[in-house]
Amino acid sequence: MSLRTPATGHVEDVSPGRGTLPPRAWYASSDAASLSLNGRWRLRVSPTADAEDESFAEPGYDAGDWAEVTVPGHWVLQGHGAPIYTNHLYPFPVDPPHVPDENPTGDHLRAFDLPGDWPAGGGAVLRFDGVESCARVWLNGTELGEFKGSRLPHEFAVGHLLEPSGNVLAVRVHQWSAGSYLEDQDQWWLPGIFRDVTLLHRPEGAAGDFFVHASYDHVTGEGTLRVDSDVEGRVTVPELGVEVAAGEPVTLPVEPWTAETPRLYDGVLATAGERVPLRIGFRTVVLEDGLIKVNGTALLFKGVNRHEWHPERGRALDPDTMREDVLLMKRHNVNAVRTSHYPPHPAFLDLCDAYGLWVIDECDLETHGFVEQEWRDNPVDDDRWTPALLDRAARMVERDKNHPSVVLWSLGNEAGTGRGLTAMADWIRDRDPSRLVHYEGDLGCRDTDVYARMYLPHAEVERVARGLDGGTLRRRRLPLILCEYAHAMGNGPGGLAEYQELFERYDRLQGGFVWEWIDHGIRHPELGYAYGGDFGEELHDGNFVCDGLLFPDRTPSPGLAAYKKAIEPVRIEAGDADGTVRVTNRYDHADLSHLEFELSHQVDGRTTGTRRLAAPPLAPGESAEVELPEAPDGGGLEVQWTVRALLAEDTPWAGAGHEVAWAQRTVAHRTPAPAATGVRPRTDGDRITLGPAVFDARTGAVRALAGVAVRGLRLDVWRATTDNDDGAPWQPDTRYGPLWRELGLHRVRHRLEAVETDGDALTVRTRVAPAGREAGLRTAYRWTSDGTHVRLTVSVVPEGDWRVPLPRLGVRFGLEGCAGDAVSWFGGGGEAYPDTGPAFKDLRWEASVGELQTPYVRPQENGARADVRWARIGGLRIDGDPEFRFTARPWTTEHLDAARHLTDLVPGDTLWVTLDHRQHGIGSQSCGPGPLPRYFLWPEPTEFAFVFSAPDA
Ligand code: IPT
Repeated sequence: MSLRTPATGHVEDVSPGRGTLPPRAWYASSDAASLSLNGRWRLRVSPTADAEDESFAEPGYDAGDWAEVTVPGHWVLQGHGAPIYTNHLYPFPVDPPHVPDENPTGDHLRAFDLPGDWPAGGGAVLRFDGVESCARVWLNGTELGEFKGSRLPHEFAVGHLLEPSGNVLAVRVHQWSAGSYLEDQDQWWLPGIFRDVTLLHRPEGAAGDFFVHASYDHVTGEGTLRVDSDVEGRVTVPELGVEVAAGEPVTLPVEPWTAETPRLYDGVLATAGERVPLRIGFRTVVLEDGLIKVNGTALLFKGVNRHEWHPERGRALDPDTMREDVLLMKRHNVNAVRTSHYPPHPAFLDLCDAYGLWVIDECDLETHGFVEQEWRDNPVDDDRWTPALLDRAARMVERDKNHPSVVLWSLGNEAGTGRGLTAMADWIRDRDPSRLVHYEGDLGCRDTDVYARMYLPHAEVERVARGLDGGTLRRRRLPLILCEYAHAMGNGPGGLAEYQELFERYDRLQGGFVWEWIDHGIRHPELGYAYGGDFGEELHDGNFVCDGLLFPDRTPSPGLAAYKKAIEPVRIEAGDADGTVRVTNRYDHADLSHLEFELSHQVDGRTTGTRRLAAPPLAPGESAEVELPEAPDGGGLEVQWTVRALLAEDTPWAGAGHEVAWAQRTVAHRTPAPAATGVRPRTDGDRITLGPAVFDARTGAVRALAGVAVRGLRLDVWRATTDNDDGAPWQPDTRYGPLWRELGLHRVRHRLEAVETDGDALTVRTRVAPAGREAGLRTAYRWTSDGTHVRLTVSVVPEGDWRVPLPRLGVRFGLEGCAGDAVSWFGGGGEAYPDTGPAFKDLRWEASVGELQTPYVRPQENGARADVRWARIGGLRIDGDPEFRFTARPWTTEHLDAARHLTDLVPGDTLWVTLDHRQHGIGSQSCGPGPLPRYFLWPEPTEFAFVFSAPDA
């Protein structure tokens, strides 16, 4: 006799469920009634799957003392329990298909009446678009069934159970189930009914499933449309004069759909009982000559991996948020999305069709945690699980098959290899031969049409590009895409431009998808944004969940600006002939007639004049040289030209004038910063004065510059390590963050050796070194002045055995009472590090100290402005020789380094300024490779200078 409550047996059952209707196309009918059951529901959360019986589903049950939640939503984000973040570890014992007794279970109840005009005849379907992770459903006391597959739709036929009023829908949701083993994506575990619940009237003669086949022949310019429908019907496309029976093909001249030219034709599938709107995009996806081609042209994916995320609502996304994602992508030159790692809310794909984005639609499947046991017992290689895998594949393909934007199906992510995956691929190919199949985990490409890799270093990408990578014959004949690269965690990613160069240079490389679109920080009253561990999870992966190009509130990070620049669809560069600019069309399908070009000149960073530049409407791949008018005379100041490519007219995703691409060149250099010599240092008691500078005579420490009190000026080599400096725990070799800390670069000591006056210079000699080591930096500060300007020349000579690069090399100092001042400068307008720029133009900029900080969810080095010619900071003008980087913060680097959340940073009065000669690159080692060698800051004898003066001197 079994003592186990059979009522929860389904929770650990590997089968996909029972009682649901077969999967079908997702659509919103033009005329059939529907009733949204979103809104406030009653909720009771119990600690185990069977703590409560099912009597709550009985009609008449009084849930008056239950809590309330919003559906769609996750109960753990609405005050009941807490979210858990793990990357790949299962937060429960790996004991498939079993789940722990502690299995938070949310009983949901909602009463509803049918609207007065709900049609009498026909049937009805109850649709759940997403429930994590396992649901059992009753309507008016009758059990409908149960399902798993969190980010997939599940429907029940309910017409026979509906009452005009007083209907009671009861849903029991278990956080953990056998399905959880298939949903080990790197994200928060968030139970709940997190997508829409809808009651759909199904009139007599309603449409069932249908499949829009709309191909495009780029040779003839004709499209072929055939709409296969389960139910007899007629297909009309008024704009094309099409009127045919469902199932009947029609071929005629059309404009094709591409992500760059998302031409859609509105149509209708009319059955006896219903009209279904169709949005038809004609395009043909093939693998040909080893390349993914659409309408005859090879694609270059400039993509992002998009998880669904909202900082308050988790994966319950409203339509405005989805639209915002698409608009932000389009405005940042992104042309593709991988829906990592599950099919998104279906409305997102409507937006991709309408605005134009290539989509890799990924199935809700990841079993990454099995890697911990060498993939033993991996469900994708265990036939008992195959029905569940096929169910997931079918629910994705059937739901999304009518979207022109979807060009590849992905079997899932990080699930190892196995027969279950092959079964999915076979099923998908059979059902939809019009698209290609993607999966990264299958290195031999047995089941896939692309060779997909993650986080490959540049050099390896190039080897694959050149066909030097080996592998199976099948793989060698496939294009490479980086389904994930450029891990955008914290400051970074670095190296984007160099990846893009490779993608453009080699045909076999068809681009990539940056990991990832948005930080999954959770808004938190005390912490700003919470990440893994902030809810007391026993296993967690910290801020690895905040690795997006957008901050949690969708503010673009500098990384997104860098990506936008790297993937510009138009390349603008200095031409071969003097006084010309070369424009190249880097679109795959669009010509440049939608853009106009603007030329401006700048003197000392200030724009002197702007005019239109006539450029030919180049076809994809073409380029042309355009003559530039003569630049103005700068009279010793720097002169630049700036050319911008702007949208000529409003588009659905941005207005006329939106900037798509740009470039700048310096055509006349500034006269170098003043040598500032001539005045001799004067010792006066405990002070030395040198023109407008005052020093401590004993220590040589500068006390004031041009009337501004200066504190603690000294060599600085430390930066608050970035996530990319710290690296991922599984990368043992060259993670410089830990190596820097081990060496003690965050706590170097400064030993004064000499304060010397020699002619017109005051020289302060020091040795800078960490405790316990012989390695050090012999550092001399040489001060001179012409009476108005004060020049500081810093020379650094490394001594001893240096085995690591330096984080930064520059000086830092404090300006008391200046933290509230605005800062202005001529140089790069936004955050840039050696390998993350140049995303921002070199112009004159002004910002408050607050605006100079980049709010990475876990505080770290940020905000440096690059290529700065001069800056006005706290009452000082600083000219660089050569150009420099600066940061200005109302806290010290030590505070920044110690902070775990943004709210740990409390501004003081002192403005802490760093002026950097150089910084070490950023790279992408929080999951991928570190910076390219050319961006390393190796200690070597170095000299650099700054000239200080009063701002108006
Ligand atoms: C890769 C995962 O596919 C993705 O979900 C995410 O976890 C990313 O890494 C890191 O943020 S897997 C990687 C460890 C090779």
